[in-house]
Amino acid sequence: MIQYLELCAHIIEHGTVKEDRTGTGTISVFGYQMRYDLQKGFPLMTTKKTAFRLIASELLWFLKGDTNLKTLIEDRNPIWDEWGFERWVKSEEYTGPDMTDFGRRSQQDDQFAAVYKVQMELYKKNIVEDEAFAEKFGDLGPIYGKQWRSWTTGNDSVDQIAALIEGIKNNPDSRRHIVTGWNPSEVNDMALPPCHALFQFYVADGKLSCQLYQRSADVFLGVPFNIASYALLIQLIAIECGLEVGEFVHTLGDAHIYLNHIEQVKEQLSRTPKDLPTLHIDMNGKSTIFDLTYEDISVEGYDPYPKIKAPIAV
Ligand code: THF
Repeated sequence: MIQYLELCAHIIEHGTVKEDRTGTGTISVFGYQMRYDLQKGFPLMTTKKTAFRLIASELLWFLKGDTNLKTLIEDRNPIWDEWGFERWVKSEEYTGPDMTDFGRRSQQDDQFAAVYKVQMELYKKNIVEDEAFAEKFGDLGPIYGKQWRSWTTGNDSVDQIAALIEGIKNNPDSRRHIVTGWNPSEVNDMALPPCHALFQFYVADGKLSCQLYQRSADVFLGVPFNIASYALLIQLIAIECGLEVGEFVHTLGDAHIYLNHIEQVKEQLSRTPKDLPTLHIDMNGKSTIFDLTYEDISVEGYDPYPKIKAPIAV
């Protein structure tokens, strides 16, 4: 994963400090590309422990067309919690303590952090236990799952993933194997507009490759997840199409390190990458990848350095 460490070093050396939507502040560059040869191992960060289980659970959630937090909470996957919670506390039905700017305040104020934690636990409990509540306040809007599996225009609905698989199978040389999550007419209804906005698949020599255009890249927390997620997606689509895996080409727009992640990044840069793990998918008699659960997917030979904690910007 030297490519990733090079990206971090590049941003620290050449980046510009600027403000961002979350008020945290970042150092960033615009436009950057990395390539990962999936024949050389599965690109899961070895310089910090990265929770692959969460990555697999999130990707399967997208692939099933699901946009409700309930599924992730049931998988014990917390990575989208803040975005559901934000919708809930901004709604008219929320009557608890003031949660304005909870992301930033919970990092700066221990007393507030404790109150926030209670409200977040209550929110998650309600999502799991109350179906009507989950339907209303667990939904994150027309994010990835909706756009990938049922992009709608008028009465027309397009399943981009089904079309992608059919296209790769029937016309591998096509230059139109594209899936886009960026739907301009629905962006404003999303809890978070897609960061991984558009991807294209490519077939050559029996190998399947994919290039992603990521408009916004949270380099310390998000990018390790994004790389492993797309490497897994390529493997899943390859299984469905009877192909080998090729390369993941990762193209970044605004590639930023949050200013409160700099020390963590420097810690990671001091570590020497280890051998990559391998990906193991157990179809368990299932006939399509759409029936898999995260328990069917694992990495073998993963021996990372310890986890490095960092606050997420909301
Ligand atoms: N918002 C921001 N600011 N950054 C992102 O990377 C991001 N995402 C998704 C949606 N909004 C985002 C969510 N993806 C973690 C990782 C990925 C996320 C969200 C959170 C995270 O906190 N990871 C920690 C802890 C994980 C754990 O519990 O073990 C880590 O150390 O990796 C980008 O698509």
